[in-house]
Amino acid sequence: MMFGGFARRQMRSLFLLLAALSLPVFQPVMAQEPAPPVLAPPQPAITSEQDAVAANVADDTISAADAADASTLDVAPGSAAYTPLGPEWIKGAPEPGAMTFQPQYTEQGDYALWFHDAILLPLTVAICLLVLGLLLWVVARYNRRANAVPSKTSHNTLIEVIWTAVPVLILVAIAIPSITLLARQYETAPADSLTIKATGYQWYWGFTYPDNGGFEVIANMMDEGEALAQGSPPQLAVDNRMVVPAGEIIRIQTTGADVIHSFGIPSLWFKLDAVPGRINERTLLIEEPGIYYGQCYELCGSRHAYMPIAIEALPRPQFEAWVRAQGGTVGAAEAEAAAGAGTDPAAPVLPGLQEPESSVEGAPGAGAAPTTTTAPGTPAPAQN
Ligand SMILES: [Cu+2]
Repeated sequence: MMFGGFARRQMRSLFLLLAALSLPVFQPVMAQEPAPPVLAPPQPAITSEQDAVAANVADDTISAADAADASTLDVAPGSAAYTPLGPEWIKGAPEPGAMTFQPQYTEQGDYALWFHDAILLPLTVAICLLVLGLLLWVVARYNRRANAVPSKTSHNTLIEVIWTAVPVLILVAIAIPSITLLARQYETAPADSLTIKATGYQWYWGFTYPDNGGFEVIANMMDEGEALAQGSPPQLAVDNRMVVPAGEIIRIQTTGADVIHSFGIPSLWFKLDAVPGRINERTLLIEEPGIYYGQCYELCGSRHAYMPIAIEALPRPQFEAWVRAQGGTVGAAEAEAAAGAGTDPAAPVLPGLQEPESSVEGAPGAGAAPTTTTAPGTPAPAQN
């Protein structure tokens, strides 16, 4: 009885101490949220038909039904009405001198950022301060001068119970949100969600759209001068962005064509290894239109640092206009027409065989040697 009451009082003071230590940490961290976007998209003046398409992107009030209508009314099949988003739409990008994570644009990213800011960081700081305080206390109170005759105590049940139970509670507090985040990241995509396959090549990315006719977009890093001229971040800007629809669940598959690469976008809380001979899969839901930059996150060879990723998220109608501009198809009817159906209605409609650029000998992107134009400051090795 006496021991129990004593233990409870001691535990309560320990928790009060922990809470007091973590309070000052909590406040500034929580005050940071929500993080502002890097650039607020402006409302552009509509001056031409192309601008009208771009301006439409800014309208985030567009409903799914409106978007579906617009896709059939405004954007004719084969239309080249797609206009790439300008630098004012850059949302997910690193900033010079910035600390902590980039602003997040997915639900999972928001959750993960909360987990870091509200749980992990305060716990870490509280534990560090507690250990530091205990060390200082021992140094001051139990040195030879202050405590000439040391105690011969070898066991203290109360303290042993505390230093076993408290770490267990801390681990449980971390494990619950951690496992929740892990499970959320690997939820299976709905059967009808759009699939996009990202293939890592030495040293560029290919994005295949199997649901849209199977075309592949090859993305190489943009030349530094060109990137600066158009207001894009050098070493992150690419010649062809990976265009995806915003506001809907998409299925991202990754694979490697040669060695292991890793497809990662910090502002979307997304990273997935691209392993040769294997398809990895994760869902992605980008909340709003914009440009989000990422990189290869697996050391994959000499030009590993020069294979950035730029994702351009667009509302459905603009995404479909882009697909058609690439020669792709949207929906089963178009795929059927493109496959030349009609000869045998019973024959299954199969998308065209995907032939990545790297499978064609001598193709420009097929493991081509680095060039000075794509690697600023890097000497070009000899052709092989
Ligand atoms: Cu790589």
